[in-house]
Amino acid sequence: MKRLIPTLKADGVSIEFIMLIRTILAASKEIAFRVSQGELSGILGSTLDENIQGETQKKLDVLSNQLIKDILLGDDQVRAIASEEEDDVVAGTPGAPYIVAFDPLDGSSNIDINGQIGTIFTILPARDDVADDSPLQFQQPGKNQVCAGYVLYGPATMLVLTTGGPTRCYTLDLTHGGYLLTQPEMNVPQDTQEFAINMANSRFWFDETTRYVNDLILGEEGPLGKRYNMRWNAAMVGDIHRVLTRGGIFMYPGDSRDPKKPAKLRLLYEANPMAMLLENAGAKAYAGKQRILDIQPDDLHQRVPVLMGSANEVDVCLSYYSE
Ligand code: AFP
Repeated sequence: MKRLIPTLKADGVSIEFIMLIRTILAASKEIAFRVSQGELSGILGSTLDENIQGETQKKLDVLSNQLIKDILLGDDQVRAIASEEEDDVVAGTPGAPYIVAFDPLDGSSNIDINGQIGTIFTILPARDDVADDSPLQFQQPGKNQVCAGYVLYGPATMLVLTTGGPTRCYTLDLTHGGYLLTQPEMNVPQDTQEFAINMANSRFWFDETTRYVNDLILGEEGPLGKRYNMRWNAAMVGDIHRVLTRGGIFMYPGDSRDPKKPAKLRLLYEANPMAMLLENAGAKAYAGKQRILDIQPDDLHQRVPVLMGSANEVDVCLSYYSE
């Protein structure tokens, strides 16, 4: 089985860029190890013992953020970082060519139940026309991404990555500690009979979501003419991994729950990287009627409604939006 670096080299990725990807993955291996130790690693739960300096030990999401942040700020390819766990942009090496946004630990509600969790990341070119630590560094549409990926900490630790070409899947080989190419080209089936949405929010949905999901549930007796099954992981990495592997549609639509927060998922480090991974595997990704990768962000932690997955099913869903 091919290793990560020769695969990236064969894809024409520069050595400097490969080293940057390796930097992120070094942190992911550390997180994977701690996750695999579960309770034994002492990082589950919300508060833990004190360390030797008398500080309260961190929860896994905070710890993951610190690991990735520290390692990226020590990389001379990184001009700035943005993280779900950081209020503001953090400046890195002046003049460096790239900026990195990440969600260090997606699906944190799954940590204590030994469920699927992951790290999502995206790399964009740095901008020379704004300050290194300006939020404007990250206010670029997702189509500018030069690399997107996630690491899924499940029964196996898997890396799903695109550097602009195909979306490839690697598995962490615990015997030698490296990522091995296990699925050279992920291809999302165009059609599906599986959907993912948090049904508990249904009373807050807008009309088009309600009509579409009602028709999914009607199955072969409804207008869509086929029976659908439902899955919900409460971790986008787990749901999107399933969609990339066997197709499906994943939705976190806008709703009326909280007028100040009409959508839940974050554009920069959740929707954008997942949209790039899916599109490069033949799937589609929309926020309402707009292609996610075309959205011009206006805030670092901007939230967007999300509708992504098997191309034909996304089209069916979009037809409810235009009615
Ligand atoms: P957390 O990382 O805060 O648990 O959020 C996970 C997430 O952003 C995304 O990964 C899930 O799809 C979604 O939230 C789950 O949200 P609900 O808990 O509302 O179902």
